[in-house]
Formats: sequence, C-alpha cells, structure tokens
Amino acid sequence: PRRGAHSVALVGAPLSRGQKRRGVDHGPATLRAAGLVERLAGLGCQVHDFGDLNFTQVPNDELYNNLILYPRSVGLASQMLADVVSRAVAAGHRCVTLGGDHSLALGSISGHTRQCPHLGVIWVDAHADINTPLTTQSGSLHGQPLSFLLRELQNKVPQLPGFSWLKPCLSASDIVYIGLRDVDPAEYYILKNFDIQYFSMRDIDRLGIQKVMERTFEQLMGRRQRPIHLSFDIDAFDPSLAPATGTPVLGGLTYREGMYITEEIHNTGMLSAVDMVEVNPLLGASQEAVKATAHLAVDVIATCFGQTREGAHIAFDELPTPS
Ligand code: NNH
Ligand code: MN
Ligand code: MN
Ligand code: MN
Repeated sequence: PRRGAHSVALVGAPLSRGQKRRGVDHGPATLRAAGLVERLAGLGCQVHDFGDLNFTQVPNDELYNNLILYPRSVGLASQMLADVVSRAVAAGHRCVTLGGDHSLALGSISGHTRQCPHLGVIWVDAHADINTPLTTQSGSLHGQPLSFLLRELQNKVPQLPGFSWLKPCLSASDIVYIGLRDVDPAEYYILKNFDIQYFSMRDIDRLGIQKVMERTFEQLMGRRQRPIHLSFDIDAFDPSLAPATGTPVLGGLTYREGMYITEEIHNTGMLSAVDMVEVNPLLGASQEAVKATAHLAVDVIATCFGQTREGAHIAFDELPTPS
C-alpha cells in the first residue's frame, strides 16, 4: 500500500428495529450509492468491503416490559455485528460500520473492545443515547445503547431477551460526547452523576470547535494514546445539512465543525473504527435532500481517513520535469 494509506473494512449493518421510522435499513446502500468506496479508494485506502449483514427479524419478538421494541432482533443483529467488527479489527483493518440505526453501536463497540479493550469513544450526536430500558420514554433501543455498554450502570439495567451475549465494556471516563442538544431528564442525570464528559452545542458555541477537540483528546488520551471508536450519528449535523434522518433537531453542527472534528480525529493517527448511522433515504423531502445527507456522511468518513480541506493526504513528492 502507498505511504500513509489505510486498510479499511466496510460493514453494512441494515438495522432498523432500534427505532420506529421505516427506511433506515437502506442506509448502507445509500452511502455506497453516494460513492463511498470510490472516495476511500481515491484517498489511497485499501477497501475491504464485507458487504451487508443479513439481519433476520426474530419471530415473536414481543415488547419487553410492555415498552421496549424488538429486543431479540436488535440483540441478535448486534451480536452478529460484534463478531464481524472484531474479526475486521483483528485482521488489521480500520472498521467502518454503515448503519442502520444507532442501536448497532451495541455490536460495533462490543466487537471493537474485544480487540482493543482500552479504546476511547467519541459519540457525535444530537442525542445522548444513554437511556436505560427503565428510563426510556420512546421504547426505542437506538436511544439506549450506551446504558448497556457502561460498567457503572449495570445494576440499573435489566437483562433483555437477546442481550445475554453482551458484556459492559466501557467506563464513564472512556466516552466523550460532541453535539448534544436533545437530552432526556434521566440521561442528564446519568451524564452528571457519572461525570461523563460532554460538549453540547452550547459548549461548542462558547468554546469553539478547536478547544472542544483539544479537550476531547485531553480526556481520552491525556495519559496515554489509545484506539478511538468514532460513533457518528448524522443527526448531529444541523437539519438544513442532514435532513434525511429520523429525529432531526434544530441548531446542529455546521459543515465546517463536522469536518474539523473528523480532521482532528484523523490527525491523532489512532482512529480504529467508525459508525455512520441514522441516514434514512425515505425521510428526505426530495431526492436532493437525500443525496445531500448521504454525500455529507461520505465526507465525514472520507475525512476520517485523510481527506483534508488544505491539500492532498497522499504526499506528492516530485514535480514532473520537462525532458
Ligand atoms: N432520547 C430519545 C430516546 O431515547 C431519542 C433518541 N433518538 C436518537 N438518538 N436519534 O440518536 O429515544
Ligand atoms: Mn444516536
Ligand atoms: Mn441522534
Ligand atoms: Mn492517514
């Protein structure tokens, strides 16, 4: 491979049972159609496309506790994804998971920690996704994945059907949020009570994105370098930029803030896995709206792997000489 090039595994995870809107299972196809593979290849990455996982709905997947939707289907899909992500990372690839809804982070982070037990998570999202099955108001598992992964919360989280394979693998100090602006009361209690580092949109307004990234790396890598798992919910962006998503919230990231976040993450050299989630091609007001959202998601991923705004990632080390 060329100097500085990355070996990138792509895993499509067309999971939609973690939320209620139709269409998010078409996310992987939409991101591929937006030219993801070609963009990564153009950056000099070696792309290993693992294709899309085949998630079958588990029959008789009844509500848990009269509220939680499709626990067995989400549990099984995440278990399958965990195995693939673990294998991809073990084979030496950076692993990109294409969602699908955000409940897939149960699988991608679990699988990643099997190979990298001390990784740090950067969770870019309008939402905190840390409700427990006992605090969720929606019943949707995409609003809950971090509660299952956090060691500190285990005595507050019931065992769901389909989740027996899952072991908590993160500590509160391993997570940094960026972009929050729609946090439920119980989630806010958890963030404060367990001292989880977060940078809300208000914090980005106050500090600027540069300080936010400095403090993010100080939190995660201040003591020692460690692999990074970036879990990127496209709804972190302002809905004017990313309209094709299930739960848009006003006042999100600008394009420049999004690119700065991923440029800085790439520059650490420690990025090991990425989730790109919640792109839903059935929810754009127009075909253009869907294309804009997908293209933005591809820009995020490409920037993670070396695309920059100031010049080429691959060094051009000699100018042609006239003969
Ligand atoms: N907090 C809400 C819930 O628990 C909304 C979660 N929706 C998301 N998360 N899109 O990223 O369901
Ligand atoms: Mn999310
Ligand atoms: Mn979200
Ligand atoms: Mn690089």
